[in-house]
Amino acid sequence: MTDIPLDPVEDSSLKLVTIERHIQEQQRLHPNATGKFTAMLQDMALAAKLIARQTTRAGLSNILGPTDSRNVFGEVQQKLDIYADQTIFKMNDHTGRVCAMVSEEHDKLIDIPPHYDTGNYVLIYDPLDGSSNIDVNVSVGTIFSIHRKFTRGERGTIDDVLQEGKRLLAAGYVIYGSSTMMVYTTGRGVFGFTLDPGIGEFILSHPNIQIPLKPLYYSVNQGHEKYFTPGTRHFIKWLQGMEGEGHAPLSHRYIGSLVSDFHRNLLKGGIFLYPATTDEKGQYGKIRLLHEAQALAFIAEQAGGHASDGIGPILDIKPHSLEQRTPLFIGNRELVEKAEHYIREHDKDWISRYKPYRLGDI
Ligand code: P6P
Repeated sequence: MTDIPLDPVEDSSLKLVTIERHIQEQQRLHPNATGKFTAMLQDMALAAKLIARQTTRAGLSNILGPTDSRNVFGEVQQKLDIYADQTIFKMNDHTGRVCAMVSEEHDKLIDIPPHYDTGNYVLIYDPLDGSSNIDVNVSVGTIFSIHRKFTRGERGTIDDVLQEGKRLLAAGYVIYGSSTMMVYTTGRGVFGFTLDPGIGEFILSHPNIQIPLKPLYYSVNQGHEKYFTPGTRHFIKWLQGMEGEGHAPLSHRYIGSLVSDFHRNLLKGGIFLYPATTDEKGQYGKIRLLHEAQALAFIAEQAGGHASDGIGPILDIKPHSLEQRTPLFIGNRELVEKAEHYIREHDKDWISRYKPYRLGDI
């Protein structure tokens, strides 16, 4: 019987913890917190509510469908992509809390308008991941992470953005699905909040999420099998119970929406993999290191899981460019480490050619 989150709004005996209240409580755990960081997380929650209002009625307003423009990755921008991108930008550009923003929808660092004050935080976000699924009513998501500025001067620089994931202050995602949930961590556990549209509040529904020890699912696009490396092929056979020591085969679930696949595996146990492939285009994977992988890796590690590019921890990679991609294996630590084992064993050629910057490399 799966645990059905209790409903604090219906059952008054439960403490009604809104995300704002929870963030305030988390702030008290950081003695030198100034409240600006707290307010920034609350701003993200408000942005999520505004985006949720559009994603759940996309079919009813003329906000569906593609535009005639493409993002930095050459992907057709959906109207909702642009709405979500602008909503997050406008929620943060004037607050005096942010020194720079980076969005998957823009190819350069987004400066704070000169007439606004700047602050100590860098906001990195994918405003609407998986947006190509919107027209077919599949869950999509927002992914965000926050770094502290370390360079001198008022304005954020590219160096403030290109920090390793292990230096992140916070990370989170919003999943716009059968219900809207916001999940976040500030390095002291992972907490999930479900939006109650009746009161317009995110209510704590998943306190202290830990990835279940017994994994149920693996998520990969099997359609790319022709281009998988030998190591990835062996790993997938192992997941299917057809290689190595006998263990129960995992079920295959793949939605093609990273936040949805990650969220299911976080709550039920499993692994999402978007590996490098042998074709020219895919040798560094598809998932964006800054806008997607770092945030989800921080959350996975905080929930007792792990995230790797197949060689080492995602959180150890020193990014060298905004549009950097990475192979991604994320979920139960035992599964991720098994993937690394097979890649070490069978993909020595790929490893010799794949050179992300890792802590201590340079
Ligand atoms: P494929 C969406 O564009 C995305 O970045 C992720 O949300 C998703 O996991 C992946 O691409 C799906 O890619 O190649 O399987 O269609």
